[in-house]
Amino acid sequence: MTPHDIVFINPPYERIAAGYEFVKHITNNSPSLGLLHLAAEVRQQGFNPSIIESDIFNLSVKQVAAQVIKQNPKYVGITLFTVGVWGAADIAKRIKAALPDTTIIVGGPHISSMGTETIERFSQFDYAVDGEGEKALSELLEALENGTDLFKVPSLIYRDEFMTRKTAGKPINRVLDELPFPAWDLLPDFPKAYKPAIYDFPRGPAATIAASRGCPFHCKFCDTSTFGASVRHYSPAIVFKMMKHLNDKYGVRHIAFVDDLFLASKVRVKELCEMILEDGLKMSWSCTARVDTVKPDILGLMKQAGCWEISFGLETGSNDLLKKMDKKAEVEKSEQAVKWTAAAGIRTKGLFMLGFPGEDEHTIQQTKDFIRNIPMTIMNLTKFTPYPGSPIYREIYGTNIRDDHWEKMNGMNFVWAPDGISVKELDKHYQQILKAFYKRPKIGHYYLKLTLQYPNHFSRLLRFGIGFLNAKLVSLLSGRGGLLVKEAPHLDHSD
Ligand code: B12
Ligand code: SF4
Repeated sequence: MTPHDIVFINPPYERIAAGYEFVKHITNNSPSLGLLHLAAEVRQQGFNPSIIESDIFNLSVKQVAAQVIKQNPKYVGITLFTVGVWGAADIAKRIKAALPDTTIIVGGPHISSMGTETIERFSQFDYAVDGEGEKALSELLEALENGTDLFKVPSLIYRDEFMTRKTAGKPINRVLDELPFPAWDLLPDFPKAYKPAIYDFPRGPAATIAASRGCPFHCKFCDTSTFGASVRHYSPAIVFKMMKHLNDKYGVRHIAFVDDLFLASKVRVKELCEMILEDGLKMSWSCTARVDTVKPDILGLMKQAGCWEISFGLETGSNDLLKKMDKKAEVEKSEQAVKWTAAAGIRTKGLFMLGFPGEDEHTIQQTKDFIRNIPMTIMNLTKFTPYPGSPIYREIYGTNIRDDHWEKMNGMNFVWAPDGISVKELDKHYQQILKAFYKRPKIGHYYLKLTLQYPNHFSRLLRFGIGFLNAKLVSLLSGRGGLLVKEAPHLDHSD
């Protein structure tokens, strides 16, 4: 029997606010690691997987659908972030119209938080897998191939002739070491086409690894519905083997660890660092961390082992707001952690959020002051977005399912504003905070030095600059007075 094709799709979505498309040249263009894990799993099972990365290659809904229709696969697997739901629904509708026998399966963070509602809403999706997909997808494919009972497949959402059903169980991968390595070989143009954000790495090529899954915290803005609260790790030896594999086979020189809590186990991180140092592996890497997980000793070791940057979820300069977020953190501890990180010679990327419930002029001022006072060289500011699956979503919307904002849920739009402050005011502060940070001479000098030290970033910077000037010019010529924000094209919500 020839192996059946399964095409995995990361659908197109609005990642960047309309008018700011040029920003894409310098933002994070990482592959969908989830699809790489799934492809590796089903390949072991005898299927023939391929992957379409729409956003990386600027493919439209029509182009993706046409590519799939031409291939005529038996199965399609689509990963769904909330922001990508409408694009995915459109692709699936086109595929179904041309290939009614192709089975369309969806999964990913949006399904882990809103799977039943999504299957009820979009009849073009046949099956949805809630949570981690490796085991459930392979069991689903086996059941479909053999015509056995779907009821035994864990965490599956589907329609039968009577109703939408959800099967029991949540197939958590307890031992990550048992999973096959992500199928990097299936990624078109890997590693060249996939880059973290500019300056987030010294030299490419780069790749991502999730060395652990799960997070025990419950920050109110964060959607942890896919991996849940129990933290599971790859053993340091396997993480090291993955790094070596990427380095030997693809020439990868930088790893971005995308774990929720890379430093959940300091013992493991220490072991990994020691392996890297013992081997002499010359790779740089970055990770995310909570401020309460770093101390000078581990930071020193991480630096020696190639750590280039740590992204800290600092969020705000207001302790009141941190409490409201359930962040279990304090501004003073954040400041200490950033100072220790700088002292160890590691860059701090501060991840901030504007517009969380309770935000007001006073908390915004506190954030501005905080940002000015810490030794941080790079920052991200997210426009607060109540993602389905985050605790705050139900607090804000109750049990009403708000699908009208889904295509805007990319952290670049205020889809909601706290009492007493308008979206317009928030947008004004948003610009002010970023400008105040990046326009400081010492930051300018720092980036000049960095660009001279790592000139490989220059071409991205140049494309960004040209795009910016072009957008300004277009705005001036079209009577928008240089304002870059454009009204996003209206999406048709009929399925
Ligand atoms: C790395 C990362 C990115 C990277 C890469 C994105 C990508 N396409 O994978 C970049 C920087 C590009 C990115 C961008 C965005 N991200 Co992001 N990102 C992450 C992060 C930190 C890790 C993702 C990861 O690799 N996980 C490891 C892999 C193995 O897991 P996975 O992708 O979830 O896949 C598993 C399951 O979901 C499931 N599955 C997934 N797809 C499918 C498909 C099928 C058919 C099946 C059966 C199963 C299945 O099986 C997989 C294997 O177990 C997560 C946080 C997290 N803990 O996951 C946030 C997270 C996924 N991002 C989030 C968001 C909001 C975004 C953005 C919208 C805006 C932003 N804040 O940057 C964009 C949209 C991206 C897009 N549509 O591609 C939210 C999603 C919330 C939501 N409900 O939508 C998360 C959960 C962060 C959070 N805690 O709130 N992101
Ligand atoms: S923000 Fe970080 S610490 Fe908080 S729940 Fe999300 S992953 Fe965990």
